[in-house]
Amino acid sequence: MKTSDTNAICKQFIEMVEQRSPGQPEFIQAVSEVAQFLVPFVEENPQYKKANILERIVEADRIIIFRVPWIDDQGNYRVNRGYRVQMNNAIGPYKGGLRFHPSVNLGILKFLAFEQVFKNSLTTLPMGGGKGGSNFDPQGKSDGEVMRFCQSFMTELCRHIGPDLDVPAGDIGVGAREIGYLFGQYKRIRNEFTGVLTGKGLAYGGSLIRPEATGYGVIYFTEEMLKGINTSLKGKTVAISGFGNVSWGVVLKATELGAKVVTISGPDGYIYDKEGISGEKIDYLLEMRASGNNRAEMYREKFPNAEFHKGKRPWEQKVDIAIPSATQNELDEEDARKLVANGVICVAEAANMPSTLDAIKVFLNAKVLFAPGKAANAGGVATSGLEMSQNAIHLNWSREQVDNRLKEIMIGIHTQCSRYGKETDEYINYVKGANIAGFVKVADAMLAEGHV
Ligand code: 2IT
Repeated sequence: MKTSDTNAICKQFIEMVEQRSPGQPEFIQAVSEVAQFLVPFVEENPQYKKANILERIVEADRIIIFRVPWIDDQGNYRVNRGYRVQMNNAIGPYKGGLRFHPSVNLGILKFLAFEQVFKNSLTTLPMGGGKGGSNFDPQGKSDGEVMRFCQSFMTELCRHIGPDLDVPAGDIGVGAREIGYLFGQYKRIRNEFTGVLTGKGLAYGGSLIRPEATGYGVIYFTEEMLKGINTSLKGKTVAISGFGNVSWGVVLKATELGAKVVTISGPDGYIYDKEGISGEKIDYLLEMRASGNNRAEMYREKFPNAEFHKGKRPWEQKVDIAIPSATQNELDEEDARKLVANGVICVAEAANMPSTLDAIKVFLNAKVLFAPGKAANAGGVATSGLEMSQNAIHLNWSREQVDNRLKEIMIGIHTQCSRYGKETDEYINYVKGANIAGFVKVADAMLAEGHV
């Protein structure tokens, strides 16, 4: 089929999705990224076309929206909105994080749940895709307020989840503390101790390596990409954004493998540390996060040799590798152009959809190694899958066992992406590879399970 024909089909498809999901630009963006590769693929594979898999896969199985009432420390009656998007369970129970952030709305959670379907499929573990959360902002809230909010949230959510049904975890704004409170309330109401959440503390069913897993996985994947062009992380300079859990894991492993990480960022601007972020500076990221102040500038206050660039993004620095690790759409076309002009060789998305569609185009056209989040950051949910396995057999694996499996999974994802993404000039289009490889397993399961 001619490219112009598939372009027209793709356009029509996106228009249909837009009509059904008005006011959800992030969801449309995520669908568009996938559709540009899947529409031609489905045209070439009529079994998927006949079963209308594309139209079915963009429609969530179920969306739960609920009121979350809680009382703040001053005794005020407060209300937030809670969500769980159960996107697709063709290959396993719904699996995906919970995000607590004021920007949370249905469109954002649908984009995240949609991405999760493909990502979870790539891990090779039996996990469907889901995502949830609330517009609740944990910033500036006391421990007691966070606990009461989590309890109220779970009082409703507990009817809709279960270890073989839907297994949430953390995401932005939901870390070990929140997972603990959510788990406690689930256990109390349902009167059962099961692996219904992942990212749990080690004392009550959590897995070793889960806190580091997303960042470690990104670096294992990056190392594989670099191996393909006969180089490695050793001696490379790296720019990352954010300073949360994912960024922390990225810095730890990148530094261990001999790279020099020179930036982190927050909503207030970014830090450039020419000496590199290593040793006690990495530990300080944990303190910054625990302080509840969402300010990158704290780093400069502690380490005065570093520069703070107020209101700017780290992508203006000259680096070999860029790893956006904060949030969606934090790297736009102009940022991508700057990185390319400065000679970047590799960009790996540690956050979900941090690059805009136009930014991705710039990277692919420049033949930069570019790993989309659904491939590069899948180590987090993969290790959640390993936590589920350990819970199911009532055993705990060692650090080394979990880390080795994580590494194998990331190498496996790289192999799958290469299989479907290699172009005639040997350049690997990881976006194409990840989307097709992730799709095939889910689509085959949907074919086998009938029109349900
Ligand atoms: O975006 C993600 O993959 C996550 N937030 C982790 C989800 C999980 O279930 O561990």
